[in-house]
Amino acid sequence: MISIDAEPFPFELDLAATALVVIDMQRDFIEPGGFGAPRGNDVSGGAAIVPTVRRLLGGARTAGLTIIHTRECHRPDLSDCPPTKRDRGAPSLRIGDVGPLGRVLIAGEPGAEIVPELCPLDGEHVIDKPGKGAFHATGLGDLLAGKGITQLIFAGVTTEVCVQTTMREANDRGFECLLAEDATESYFPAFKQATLDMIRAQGAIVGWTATTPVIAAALTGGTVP
Ligand code: TIU
Repeated sequence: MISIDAEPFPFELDLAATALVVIDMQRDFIEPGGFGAPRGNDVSGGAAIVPTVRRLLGGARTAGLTIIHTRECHRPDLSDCPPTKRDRGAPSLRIGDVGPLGRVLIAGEPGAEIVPELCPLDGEHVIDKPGKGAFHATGLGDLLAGKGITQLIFAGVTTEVCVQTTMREANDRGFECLLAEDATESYFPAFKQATLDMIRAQGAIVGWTATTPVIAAALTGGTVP
């Protein structure tokens, strides 16, 4: 076991039973013209964490962790997209509409792809998910069970939406969850801070938080990738 300096108390990491889950680092969420920007969001924060997520990925790859990338996206016929999700808020670009990055949040379109700097490598897993949580309507639970994974390290966007939803799903399924607090971002700084606070409150009611340098050093035996 490796003890990671985390909040609210150290996270005891079992490398063989741990996966890194990188949530939705897709062009649609972190580049102008995708899903995020037409909803009035400043998407620059997502782009700013790309080097940090890459550093965490590097540590996880060096340690030989199971690595999972998720993408929030829908089938081209929208059969897995509830109309309530598509229509809510009347954005200028709805899911499925054609924008500068192709059809918004549709599998196979440029905007649904993970940013090139974080491109999945051979042997890493990519989970396409129609919801905010990565366990809902996907094979993630079976994949993790098949590998004997019991601990999850999280990064990605956005902190209070898809990251937090997935952490809560995982926590309810018995996983121990550690969020890399500088490798996640929200469109709303106050929501990110509130999410970090609520995750680790009440004695890690949802999970732990720690910084990427600390996690990466623990994964690589002190060598910072
Ligand atoms: N990936 C993810 O968080 N999906 C969202 O819709 N996030 C927002 O903050 N809107």
